[in-house]
Amino acid sequence: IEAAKQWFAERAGQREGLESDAMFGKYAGKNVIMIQAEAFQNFVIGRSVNGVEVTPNINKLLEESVYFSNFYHQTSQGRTSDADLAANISLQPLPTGSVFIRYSHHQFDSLPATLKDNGYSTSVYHAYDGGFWNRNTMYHNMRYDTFYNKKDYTIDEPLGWSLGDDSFFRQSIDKMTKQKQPFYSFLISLSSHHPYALPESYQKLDLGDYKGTMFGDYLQSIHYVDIAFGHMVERLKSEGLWDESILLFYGDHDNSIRDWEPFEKFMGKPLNDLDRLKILKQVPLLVHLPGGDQAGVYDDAGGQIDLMPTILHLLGISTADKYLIGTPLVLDKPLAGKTMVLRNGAYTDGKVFYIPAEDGLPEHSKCLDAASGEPLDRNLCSDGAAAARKELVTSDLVVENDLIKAFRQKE
Ligand code: GP9
Repeated sequence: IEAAKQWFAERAGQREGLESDAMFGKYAGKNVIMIQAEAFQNFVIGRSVNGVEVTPNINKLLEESVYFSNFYHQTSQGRTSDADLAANISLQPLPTGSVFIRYSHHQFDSLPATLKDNGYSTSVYHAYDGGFWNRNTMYHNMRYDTFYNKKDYTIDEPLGWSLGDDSFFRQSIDKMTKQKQPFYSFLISLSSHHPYALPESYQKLDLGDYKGTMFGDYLQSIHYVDIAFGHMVERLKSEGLWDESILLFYGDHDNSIRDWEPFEKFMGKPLNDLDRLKILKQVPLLVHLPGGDQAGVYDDAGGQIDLMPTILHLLGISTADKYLIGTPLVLDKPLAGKTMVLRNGAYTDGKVFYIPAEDGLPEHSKCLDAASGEPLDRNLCSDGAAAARKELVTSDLVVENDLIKAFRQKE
């Protein structure tokens, strides 16, 4: 317990050290609107099919946003709920099952609770059954003021599992505009859920050879979400919320398509192991700051675990007393030695990419150049691999044994 506490204290110390960074508190008091987009992977960003951009609205918004192009989802079996955990609680998911289901009764330091303690009203929006992934219970524990779920929406655009994202965003903003400011609004989209098939009238891309394939259906559904997102941005502007809010958009996890042939065709090149891993694990992170501040493409490595610390850093709310793994990403000067750890023990610091062996044998693990994918001397990754394991083991200890509660009792 003491070792775990010490490990988290070191992370907290790193974040506290960054409080002198120029971005700390630069957007104090602004609203925060965060969108977690279903199965939204990074490889579609900036790409076209038959001359038409797959994500035209996001591409356009990226010109005035902070875009993290080397950003990863860190999910495991808990899929969407793991992404939510990483983003809003800044802990690693478990190797098996979902923390939302298995440990919803444990104590966590969450983004909504922290913001609530700092005068924010907090809401989470998701147009599906409130009990899915045990959200009703978990969101109560995370101290959201309101969880708007399927029963709070008019299903006026039935699509896929539930309500189409276009209507979902529109109805969510209807609710948001009535919210006391400053607010935190967390929206979980759904239309781009596996298996991605949209009605004919929704299919706007000319897919060519991809037509009739799941990969093609995936591109269509991402294109639809992009259009819905574009409408949402327009609406936020017309409601006067745009310049009063920090907007974040990121993908929750991969699309579960494992046939690499269409990916290779789409990317226009054969894909090596690292290319495939990046396609599978990278999701876009877009942060729009009021006035389009700091706009640009950033290739610093980061993951969903860094979202909560990033938001609190921008708002100037200290996380020195919180048990979080992540560190802020939107910084005046990036944090030296920053790593991103995946649930299987892989890690990257932007220079190397370590991939553990599936059979667990160290001699089958790979230490690769993060840019080229070329193999490097394994020793170059050994310290980082041990640190990654430590992060995962420590996170598991805390989650499974309710250690945050124990730490607090001893304070
Ligand atoms: C349903 C949605 C889907 O509420 O979160 O979750 P997923 O199947 O992607 O984990």
